[in-house]
Amino acid sequence: MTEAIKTHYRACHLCEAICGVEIKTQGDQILSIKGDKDDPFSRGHICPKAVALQDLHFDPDRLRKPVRKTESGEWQTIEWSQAFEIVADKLATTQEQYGDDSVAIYAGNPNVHNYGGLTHAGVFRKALKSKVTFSATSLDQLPHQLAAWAMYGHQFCIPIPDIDRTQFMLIVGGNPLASNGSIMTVPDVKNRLKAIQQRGGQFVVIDPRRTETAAIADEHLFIRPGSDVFLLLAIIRTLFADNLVNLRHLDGRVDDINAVQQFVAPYTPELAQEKTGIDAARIQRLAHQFVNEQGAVCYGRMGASVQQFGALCQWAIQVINILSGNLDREGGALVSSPAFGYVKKGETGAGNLGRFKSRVRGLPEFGGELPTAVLAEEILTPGQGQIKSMVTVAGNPVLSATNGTAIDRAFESLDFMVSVDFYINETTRHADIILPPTGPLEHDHYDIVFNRFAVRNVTRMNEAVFDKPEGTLHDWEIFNALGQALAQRKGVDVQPLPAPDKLVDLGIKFGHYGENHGHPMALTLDKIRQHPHGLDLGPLVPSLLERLSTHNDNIQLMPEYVIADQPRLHQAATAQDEDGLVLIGRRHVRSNNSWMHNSQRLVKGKPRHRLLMNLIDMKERGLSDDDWVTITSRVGEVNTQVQSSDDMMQGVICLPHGWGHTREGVKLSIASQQTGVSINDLTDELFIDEVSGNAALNGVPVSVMKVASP
Ligand SMILES: Nc1nc2c(c(=O)[nH]1)N[C@H]1C(S)=C(S)[C@@H](COP(=O)(O)OP(=O)(O)OC[C@H]3O[C@@H](n4cnc5c(=O)[nH]c(N)nc54)[C@H](O)[C@@H]3O)O[C@H]1N2
Ligand SMILES: Nc1nc2c(c(=O)[nH]1)N[C@H]1C(S)=C(S)[C@@H](COP(=O)(O)OP(=O)(O)OC[C@H]3O[C@@H](n4cnc5c(=O)[nH]c(N)nc54)[C@H](O)[C@@H]3O)O[C@H]1N2
Ligand code: SF4
Ligand SMILES: [Mo]
Repeated sequence: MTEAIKTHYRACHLCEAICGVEIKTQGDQILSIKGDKDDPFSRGHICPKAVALQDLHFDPDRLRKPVRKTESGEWQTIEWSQAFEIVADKLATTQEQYGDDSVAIYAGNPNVHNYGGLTHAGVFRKALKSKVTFSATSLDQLPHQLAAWAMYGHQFCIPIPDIDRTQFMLIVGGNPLASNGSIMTVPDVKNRLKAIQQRGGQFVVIDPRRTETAAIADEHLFIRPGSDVFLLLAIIRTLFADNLVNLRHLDGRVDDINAVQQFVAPYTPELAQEKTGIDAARIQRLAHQFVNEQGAVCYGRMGASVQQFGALCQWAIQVINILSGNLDREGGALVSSPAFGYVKKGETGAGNLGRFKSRVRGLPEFGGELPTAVLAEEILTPGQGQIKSMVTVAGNPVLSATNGTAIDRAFESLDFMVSVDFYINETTRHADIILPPTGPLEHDHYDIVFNRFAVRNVTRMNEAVFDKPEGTLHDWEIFNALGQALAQRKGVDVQPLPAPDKLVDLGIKFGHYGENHGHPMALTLDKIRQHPHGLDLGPLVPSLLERLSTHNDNIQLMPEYVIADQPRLHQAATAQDEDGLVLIGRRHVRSNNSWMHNSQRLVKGKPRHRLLMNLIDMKERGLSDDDWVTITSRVGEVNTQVQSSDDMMQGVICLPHGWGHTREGVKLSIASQQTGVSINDLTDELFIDEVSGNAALNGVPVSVMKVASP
């Protein structure tokens, strides 16, 4: 008897766009994966990665059972109970010997794409009781959270571009056509950007590379990497100088406007021209473009975040939106009203900066996490408080973090390492034990993160497509069990938590639209379940003023960390800029950070990991297409092939991140045949945004030399 064909609707969880997909299955086979045309938010849009969900599901390299590394370095399958017992014992032994903080956690990006990891990691963390934790946040959006915390009172009170209604959008260092949007959940972004143009508006892209997004923009302006702060300050200065400041309904609710006016005074459009390469008159005109009756918005992403002045850039972007009257209004930037995780006044988990500092370099924590830029030195530097054992969860810092080579070496030196991950990759190959969770289609998922950052208020529950195979565990079950095992070993009391959907249901019932909140919708998770294509809760609405959680409930325009960064800024303003090459990153729609190169369908075709370089820079070095080059930075060197590109600004070269799978011990049969090198063997743990500790992954000084082909 043939089994019935089933149709499943859910969101693709691979990136922040959360596109609706329609998956047809028959028994344990996948017949098709398509965009869900009835999803009101994504309208049928998907990218090639969604189709590759099946490759993840069927990947023979994906672990289903815990494995332990034997003395001879082979991997041996073991039972869950045995795995938990060993891990609990090893971690407890380390802590008994060296203290609670001698065990550190690194949590990677997919944690925010899989709700069970987020809801339940706390059970394990409570049993572990180490304050030394790291995550991909400090390789990414930390400056956004810092600005939201300092200016509005909560790290997740992040205003989102109202892309569907705006008439002018300035995109600084973001490439949504490749990334599908970030800190702006925006499926079908290409059509949404084109719609701005169709309704008579414009969008402008500031980027050292003429990206896919820049190519369809009304205007693209090249910028020297790392110089954005001068552009943004000059825009603010022009808003004051040309009397363009108009607070609208924020009037009376914004503190320290004069202090900001003084702060920006030295940062003229002429200085910005010198630093950025963008014409001063054009910069002044940009300021005027923010004055728009129908709304305008400045949006900055990775390019403006993972660079030396990331914190100042993300602050300045908020200031531009505020002073031009575009914060908290339709067509500008608005805080979302999600069904789960609505940030209201006095919300817990607001954030904090510098409550403690890293042991070796004294960099500040933010929100309880230390910057990942200090991870290697905290392992490699002996002394009281040295990290001796490591827990990695859904992360691949060997490829993803600054100076991955140092992290690679550091992991090798640990007493013990456990990884919660389903691949044996560049990072987890160092583990003693790997605890693999179920695959993406084997567990349910409610997006507790990206609904919060969406350009519309939306909600949906994603049911599992397949039952989980016998003998496998979800991430949340692993954390419950590991937390219990560790607590038992340490003789402390830590209770497991019910399944994540139960927790989310509670959050929704007590949330903004919830039945316990008295909202007319009386939303519950079960009601959301009745909308398999997703439930639209309407456009973003002005609501920031009642949600501010600062000390006096006013917007704080001049946070302390900005003032503290003034000397460094002044130094950069007066310094003579070097004219060597600088390195930036790039994303491609067929790639997802470091972990989806094991899908043949995604890696096939022309190599996408080569070095891109402007023809003039190539000629100066006697280089032609396909030549092999050595790229050298302060911390390392890599050899790769070069490809000319007139999309690159002169003096700027570009490599994607997440490659470098040829290392020994990596068990990714397709990925390890790809020759791309890791850009993070070149990025420098000392090249950071000092005030936030965020990594400066872009703008890294490098040199390039021709070498013979290997
Ligand atoms: N030079 C440079 N470096 C960068 C960037 C850049 O632009 N340039 N980008 C940075 C950014 S923005 C980020 S977010 C980081 C990402 O950095 P990381 O989060 O450290 O790395 P990923 O490549 O996302 O690795 C994800 C890991 O999670 C595993 N995994 C996937 N799904 C699950 C799951 O459901 N459960 C569990 N337990 N594991 C899972 C995968 O097998 C993989 O090992 O990289 C950063 N690094
Ligand atoms: N296909 C795909 N999608 C992804 C990911 C992926 O790996 N692949 N990763 C996901 C993750 S974790 C994230 S955080 C998001 C990131 O989302 P985005 O930020 O939109 O993605 P990036 O491609 O990193 O865009 C950064 C842009 O900044 C530019 N840039 C570099 N340096 C500078 C600078 O100094 N100034 C300016 N103005 N621009 C600069 C780069 O050329 C690049 O075009 O993407 C997510 N989506
Ligand atoms: S853009 Fe692609 S990877 Fe991102 S959610 Fe949509 S289908 Fe998935
Ligand atoms: Mo990210």
